[in-house]
Amino acid sequence: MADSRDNPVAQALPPRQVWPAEFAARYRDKGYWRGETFGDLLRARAAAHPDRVAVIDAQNRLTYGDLLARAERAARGFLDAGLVPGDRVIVQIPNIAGFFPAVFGLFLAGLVPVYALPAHRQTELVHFATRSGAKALVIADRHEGFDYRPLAAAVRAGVPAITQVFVLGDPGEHLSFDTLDGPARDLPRPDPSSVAFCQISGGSTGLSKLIPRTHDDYIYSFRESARICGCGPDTVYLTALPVAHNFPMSSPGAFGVLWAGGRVVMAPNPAAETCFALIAKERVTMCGLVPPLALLWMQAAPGTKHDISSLEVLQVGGAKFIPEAAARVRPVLGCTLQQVFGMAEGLVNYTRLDDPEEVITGTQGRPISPDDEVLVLDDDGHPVPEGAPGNLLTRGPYTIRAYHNEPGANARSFTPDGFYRTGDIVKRLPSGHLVVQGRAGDHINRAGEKISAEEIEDHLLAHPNVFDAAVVSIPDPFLGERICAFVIPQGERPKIPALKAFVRGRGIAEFKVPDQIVFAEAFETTAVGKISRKALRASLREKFLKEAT
Ligand code: AMP
Ligand code: DBH
Repeated sequence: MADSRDNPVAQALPPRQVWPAEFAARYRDKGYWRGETFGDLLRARAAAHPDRVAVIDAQNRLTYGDLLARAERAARGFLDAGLVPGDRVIVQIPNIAGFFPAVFGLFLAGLVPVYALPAHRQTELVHFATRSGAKALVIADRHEGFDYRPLAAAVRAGVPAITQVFVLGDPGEHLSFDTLDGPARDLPRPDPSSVAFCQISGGSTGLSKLIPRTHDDYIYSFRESARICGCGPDTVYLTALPVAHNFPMSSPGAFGVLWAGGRVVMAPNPAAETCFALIAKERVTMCGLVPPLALLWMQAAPGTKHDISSLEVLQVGGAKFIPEAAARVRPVLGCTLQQVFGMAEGLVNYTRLDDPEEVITGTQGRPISPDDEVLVLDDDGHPVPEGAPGNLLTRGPYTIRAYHNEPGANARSFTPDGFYRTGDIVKRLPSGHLVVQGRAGDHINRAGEKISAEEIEDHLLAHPNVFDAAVVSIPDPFLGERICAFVIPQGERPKIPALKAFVRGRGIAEFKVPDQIVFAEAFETTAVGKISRKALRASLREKFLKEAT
């Protein structure tokens, strides 16, 4: 494994995103970018209402005042431990209240979180750490039966630039986050236009990319989201999806609700019974789910003993929510549905709470900002007629202009004038609402988790008895899409469970392990030789679906 200290890619995290000056000036003039940092935000809320409860989990109820005090201690402790403003720190923390003192502590110290999901494993974490040039990890001890400490130790062993691991809870062989402190000092105030943190892309091709977001652009996106979603001091938001995911983090998510002075309740897992109990106990008003979870909640609601009548808004996003299911949300759960179509790269669309019912159930919403520029283009780059499907491209005040240090991907994913090619196929209605039709790329959207076909093919190809592999998405009534791998064996044909175990053993998130493996004798080629991967995946998928019906 490359040492990230010697890795020029890792060292070059640009301090800013790269909006051209005239765009940046416009976004400031219009009041989108207000020069506020995450640290400013927390300090202002803690000063205004120190005793109001901000975050709740099974063990903790942190007020805004507690949150600031803990974050400031952590910030001093991080700097005292030798981290330097601008250093990147991988954060892998599940849904516990301690997530917030940890990340606000990093923000207050001018450190840059790189958010991993609790499901990520060694291979992915080493990739994020190497790519970002991270110097430290912040983790929780255990969650939902998994011990994160040995995983962190393995990542540290693989990435020599990582010198410290801070643990919320029992630190084991690592350092304690909970006792972190340092001598009084002035904390640095980062430039609001600088990169505040990195999100992780859901990998359209190959490995996940780092998405650098600035204080200015991200705070705009969740501040405006909070307004659109009607959030205020009385909002009680249940974080059911993993909090590090962009949707529950910022649409309006936990940060939007804290911005509005509301209360965030952390659910340890998104199961209906766990969440219904929390909704009843904490009088939760709002929650965001991916479609398969929304279906499970609707199945469980009629029989639950918990009173979920406080729930006012259920947001559903991350993958397409079919209109038939969408239409059942209000009658079954007794709340308003809000569809959310967003991406960690930026653009987020919402159905508005007062949109007509057919818009709420039949569209994926419209953009946050009047300055979100949306293009719907045919494959030659020409605008399609209104209402016709086409490729969605976008740029705006909170959509990135580049991934971190990915010249190849940046050339493919962004136009020369700075539009992000989302890879989604949409129709735009005269009202500006978008209806997601599908996507142009080859990733799999499995229950809202985006998985790169190429990444999984590479893991399969590492098996000595795999000659070739092609990974495709297959429609699935529950997951939306599932992962199907076509495999040409060589030598002894591996058993399917063993091959799945092999992929799992590559140190990757469980959700990336193929749901289905189909052996093939050969893949079709054309007279000219091998056909493109894209064409091959399409043809295998089509043949499989035809045979299945
Ligand atoms: P990511 O880039 O990993 O943050 O994933 C964003 C992608 O998720 C989008 O480009 C869409 O493909 C998909 N997505 C998110 N929300 C929705 C939705 N409500 N309906 C359909 N697809 C969605
Ligand atoms: O799927 C996503 O990435 C997503 C969905 C809804 C997202 O990033 C968001 C809202 O902000």
